[in-house]
Formats: sequence, structure tokens, C-alpha cells
Amino acid sequence: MEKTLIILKPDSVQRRLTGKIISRFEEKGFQTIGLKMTRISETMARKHYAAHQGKDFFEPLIRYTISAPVIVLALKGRNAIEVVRKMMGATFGSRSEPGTIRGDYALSNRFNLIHGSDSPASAEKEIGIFFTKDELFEYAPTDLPWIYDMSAGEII
Ligand code: IDP
Ligand code: MG
Repeated sequence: MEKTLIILKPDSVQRRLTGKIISRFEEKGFQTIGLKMTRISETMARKHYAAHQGKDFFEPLIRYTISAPVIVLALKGRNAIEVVRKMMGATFGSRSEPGTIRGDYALSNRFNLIHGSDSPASAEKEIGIFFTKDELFEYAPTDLPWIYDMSAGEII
């Protein structure tokens, strides 16, 4: 099972889309293991987006990220990183496929509603930036044997 870090960015909160977006992940079968509202500090934003430092969109991206509160989620599920990225859609709202979160709700190439980790290494790092150990929960969802076929002892 893989873990991933989601940020429902300031435009998701301002546009009251957070419930709809979280529902998509719940309905898919992901397990929420951490969730909170927070305001990202400039230091955290620069750390989170360090890979983009020096690019022309870096400073506006930082301003956007800290412009209003966000909701951060840690999700767990099979192949979570790739599946979540597919559900998010392409980076630019103007290019993302209908049926994806950005494709259905975003038009901007910057205000694109959501962040999702792009690799196991960044997921681990990002979950560590946004959640303390006691804000992450280990529990057995009662519907797990209906989300996956676990009848033969492995998870299919
Ligand atoms: P991702 O969020 O799909 O992983 P990244 O390339 O990691 O996309 O870029 C991080 C964020 O920076 C994007 O989600 C978007 O908000 C913003 N961004 C990326 N490219 C551009 C651009 O060319 N112009 C303006 N903003 C951009
Ligand atoms: Mg990215």
C-alpha cells in the first residue's frame, strides 16, 4: 500500500470545492490517514516547491500557495501516487481532461486546485513536512475486503 500527500490549494478552499474533491478520493476507495486545514507559511511553501526554484513561475506559485488556507490530506491505497495524479489531471487547467479534478473544475494554468506527490520519495518527504506522527492514523477500514479482493490472503 502506498501513501501520498494531497494539498487542496487556496482556490479549492475559496471556491468551496474541497468536499467534492475529497469525496472523489473516498469514493475511489482511498483511506484517509491524515487531514487538516492549515495556512502554509512562506518557509514551508519554498521548501515544498524547492524543485521549482529559479523557474519563472516560482515566485507567483509561492504567493498563490500562501494566499489563503489549504486542506492537506494523507491518503493510503494501492498505487496511490499514480492513481491520484491521474485523478488530478494535467497541470494546466486549460489542458486537463474532462473527468479529472482539474479537467472538471479548473481553467487556469496556475490556479489548478490540487497538489499530489509525484514519487514515493516526495510523498514521504511531503507527508513529513505537513503532518506530525500523531496526526497520522493507522486503522483498519471495515470495507477494505470490499475495496480489494483479500479472499486469498493477498490484496488483489
Ligand atoms: P503539478 O502540480 O501538476 O505536479 P508542477 O510542474 O509540479 O505541476 O508545478 C507545480 C505548480 O506550479 C502547478 O501545480 C501550478 O500551480 C504551478 N505551475 C506549474 N507550471 C506553471 C506555469 O508554467 N505557469 C504558471 N504556474 C505553473
Ligand atoms: Mg509537482
